[in-house]
Amino acid sequence: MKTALILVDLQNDFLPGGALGVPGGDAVIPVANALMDSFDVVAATQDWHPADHGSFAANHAGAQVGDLAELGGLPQVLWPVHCMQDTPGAAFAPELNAARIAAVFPKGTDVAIDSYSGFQDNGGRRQTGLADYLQAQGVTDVAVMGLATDYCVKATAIDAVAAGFRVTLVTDGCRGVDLADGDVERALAAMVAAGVRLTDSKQLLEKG
Ligand code: VGL
Ligand code: ZN
Repeated sequence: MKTALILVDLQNDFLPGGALGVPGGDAVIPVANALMDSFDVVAATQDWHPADHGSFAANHAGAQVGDLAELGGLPQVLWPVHCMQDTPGAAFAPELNAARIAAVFPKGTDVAIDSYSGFQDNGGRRQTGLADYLQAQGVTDVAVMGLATDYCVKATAIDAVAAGFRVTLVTDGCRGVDLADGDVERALAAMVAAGVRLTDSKQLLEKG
């Protein structure tokens, strides 16, 4: 067994006060730091959008944040401008021990499609390389945590199962947007239905 910790989008724009701030998002940074030493490999995803990205409400005439639109032939929630490439909002949280991250996988770089999963875009058209990277190192078991539970964490955990890994979600290492009440609960149920095991950092640290 070889283990990896996948840190999903631990970026300034997803912390409270950020462009797409997730309530309580800052509380997961110490969880990430505490867990790093318990894993063979630490990998991270990074939402990394160009300024003209199609997921931004500002790039759709007359649209509001939260509207449902279409992008790349798929339903698309429109977001505030966030995680623009090379901006402070796209940088990892300053408290995150980023020196322990062995590889970073940018996503959402194609203006014409969004990418919630750290493995592939929302249409399953292009892979980020995360699956190949983990498999090349012989990783069998992954733990997923980060922001946001109901979007990028959910998609990443479900795709990790599909890629053949044993997948655990670190529940106290995640926070959700909860755009519609109950989205986080539904996301957890969808992950469990896909074969994701739920645990928390305390249990993981006790196991060593
Ligand atoms: C995310 C919305 C838009 C996420 C990224 O990291 O969950 N959510 N872009
Ligand atoms: Zn995004």
